[in-house]
Amino acid sequence: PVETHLKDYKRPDFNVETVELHADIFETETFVTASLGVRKSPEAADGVSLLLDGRELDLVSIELDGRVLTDGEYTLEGEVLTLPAAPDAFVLTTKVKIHPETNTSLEGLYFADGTFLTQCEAEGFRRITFFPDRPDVMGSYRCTVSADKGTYPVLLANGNLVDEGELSGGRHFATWEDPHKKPSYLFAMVAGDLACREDTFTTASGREVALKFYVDHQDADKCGHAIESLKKSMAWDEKTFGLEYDLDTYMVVATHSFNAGAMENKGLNVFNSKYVLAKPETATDMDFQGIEGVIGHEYFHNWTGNRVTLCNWFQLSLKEGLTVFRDQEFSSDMGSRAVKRIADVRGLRASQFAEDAGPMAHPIRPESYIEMNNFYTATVYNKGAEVIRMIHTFLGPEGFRKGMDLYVARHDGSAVACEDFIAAMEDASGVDLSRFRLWYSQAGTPKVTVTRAFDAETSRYTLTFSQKVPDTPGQANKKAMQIPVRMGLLGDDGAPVSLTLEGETSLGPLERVLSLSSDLESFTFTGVEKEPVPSLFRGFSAPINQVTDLTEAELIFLMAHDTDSFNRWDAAQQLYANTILGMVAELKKGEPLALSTDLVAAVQTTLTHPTLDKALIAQALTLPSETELGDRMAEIDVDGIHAAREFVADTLAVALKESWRSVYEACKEVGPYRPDTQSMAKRRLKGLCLSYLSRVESPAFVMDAFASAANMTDELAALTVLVGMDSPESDEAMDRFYGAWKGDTLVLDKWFTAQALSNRPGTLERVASLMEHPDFDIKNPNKVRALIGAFCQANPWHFHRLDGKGYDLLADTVIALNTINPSIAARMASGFNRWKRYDEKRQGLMKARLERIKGTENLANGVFEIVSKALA
Ligand code: BAL
Ligand code: ZN
Repeated sequence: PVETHLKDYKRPDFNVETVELHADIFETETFVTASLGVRKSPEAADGVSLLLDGRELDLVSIELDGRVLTDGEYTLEGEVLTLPAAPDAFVLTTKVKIHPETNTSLEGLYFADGTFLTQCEAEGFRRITFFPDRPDVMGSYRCTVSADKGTYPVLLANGNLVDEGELSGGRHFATWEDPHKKPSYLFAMVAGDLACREDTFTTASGREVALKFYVDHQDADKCGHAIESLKKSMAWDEKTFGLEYDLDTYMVVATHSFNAGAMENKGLNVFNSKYVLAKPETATDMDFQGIEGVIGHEYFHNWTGNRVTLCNWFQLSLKEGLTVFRDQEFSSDMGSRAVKRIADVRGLRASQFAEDAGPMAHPIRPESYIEMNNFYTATVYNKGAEVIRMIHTFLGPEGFRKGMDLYVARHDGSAVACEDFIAAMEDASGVDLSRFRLWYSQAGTPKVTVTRAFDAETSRYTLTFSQKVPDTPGQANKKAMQIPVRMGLLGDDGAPVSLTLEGETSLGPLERVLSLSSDLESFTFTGVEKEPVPSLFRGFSAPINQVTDLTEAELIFLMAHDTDSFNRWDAAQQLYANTILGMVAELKKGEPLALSTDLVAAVQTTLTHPTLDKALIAQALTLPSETELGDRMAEIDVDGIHAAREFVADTLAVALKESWRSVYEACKEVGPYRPDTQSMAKRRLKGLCLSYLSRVESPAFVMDAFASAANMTDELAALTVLVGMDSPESDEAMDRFYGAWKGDTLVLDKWFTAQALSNRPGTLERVASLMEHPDFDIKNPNKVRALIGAFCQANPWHFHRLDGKGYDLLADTVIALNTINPSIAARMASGFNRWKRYDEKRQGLMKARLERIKGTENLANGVFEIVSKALA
């Protein structure tokens, strides 16, 4: 496999200014004719060849300016079609035959669930036609799709419909023209029999935009929330960034067969149905929130990604980090900012921190790749968003907005690099980001150790920060990063202390942002009468691992008094983690376990707090997952973590039984389901109470909650708890749930996941047998993620069974998917990435499976990249 390097990047020698495509779709083959208006760059050397990418294309004919090319005038080797010494300007016309009907990779043009549709990012367009398939080649597209009219009445492509009509043999066609230049990865077309739900949005400048959602006929009643979310997104981007939509129509197509969450193709988004379809009976609150966020994300790409695009794939975070930041801000404005922040940080720590500490660690702007699909990662997306958030913190909201305005004004219609974004931010705000740029080139999660010193005599309080960016594959001896520390100090009554830095003459503010930029730095505050408790990295102001020596009493104090909601939650997490990991060590020594009464009292105080947001209470009382706890250990003790965490949960359940019960009752709702912030918060806390109560109540109690649930949030909360109870009620609930929802593929994904996450004995055997279930389909990525992904990633106690059967299940799945869907195979293979963090026995078992995968014949490049890096 070939590795592509950022340092080798060169602007293209040829641009394709116009693309005229004809896709004639038939049941057993599709013909694509492409006429490319090619122009040589003025900077290109004389006699340079034009290279076009093509994968699994059957070349039928090739012409240059209407003249058929003969064998010597072009070469076709592997996946590259070469035109040696191409002229300065010409039209190249190729006709190819492709087979979407057997394309299970779900890239390029594919056929799934009765619909033909496309996925071109990152390199799918080359599966449709020969093309210089790179994001810095930008042109205007006109696309005609034809198919049988009865079977595929809906024919779509990017832009505006400019012609349509009948053809012989019961066929029809539609021609679409996109007035905006775009790279090939944003191309899309669709042919199917779909229902269309319509609405309109009037832009700030008074233009009416038609909103059209295309879904399976049976799902037509589940589009309302997605449509409302789109309208909110459009209004939000106008208000927050002054960015308006630029076409007359915005189309969304939902499919059940999709490798990722959704795709921002210009004017024609294609969505995983999971992020479109919702009604209270079938979708949980989390689904409703996920839809709002992903609809926003794809919409926001219209400016950050589409109008301003990337010059090469190494810059992916330029659009993804920025757009994730934008969707996070949007969701925060629509709901609870603190709850959203906690959820995002929980996700970042669970996936990105683990990635940064493993064999695939890479900077947010990677330096090389074998398979670009492997770099759609938590690092590029979520750490990328944190990097944007830190720029926002340093510049402030106004400076950031000026930077965004300048970025868009300078680069609209072009393909640029991360550096262009940083330069626009600097130029607009006057803030120097030179050291900050290291966040783009250095991988690894910085560890920041904080020590404190109080001098009562001089009323001085000093915080000393030392930072270390760990070595990662290919990167050692890193430089100190520029790190923002949003912070405050709390007095013993919980009141904030003024933050006056040494040398300052006026009284300082109650909160400030310190900027770290070297290995070791101290900040001294004056006028501090009593020793305060520090509250650092408020709102998770930087994606770092903080090491402090805060005591249990101080963490409990912060949990109760910090003015920053995020840090209240984080103090609780730190407290639980310290407690559980302490117990893991005690278990190893054979010592009996006991939970601190102060911790139990702190949980009680939070649980019964009269005014705190119920969603924040629920977050604060959710223990860190076994995976998160494992990440904090040098050698992950699977069994010890499970036993200690269960002990803490059981003890809290017993000790606070009455409180769980009374809060549970108080959270019961009357009236119809509403997906508003407050109702969601109540349901969330109710679900958490139920999970604690299941440890002290009978299965019948939980069964009653399941049977009386009036919406999917409550129903799934009860089912998830029941499935872990070793009782007949558990099986009965699973059967009832299946019977009720067997026609709804998205709801069945929840049924698969609930069983995959169960703590019950025999879960692995259950997962293996569910892989044979008629509703499971290994070709469907949602099913693979729902069952096998959930089991391998979120059920460590069963997955890491000492007989190695969990590892076999994953390795067998990767090998089966290698030929069916290499992208998903590679994703699944990364389930072994942390193998060196386990005990010797498990390491040996995982290594053997990795080697078995690596030895598979015709291993896809993406899978090779993951397993070879893991084994290195
Ligand atoms: N561009 C791939 C899907 C997304 O991030 O929106
Ligand atoms: Zn995106």
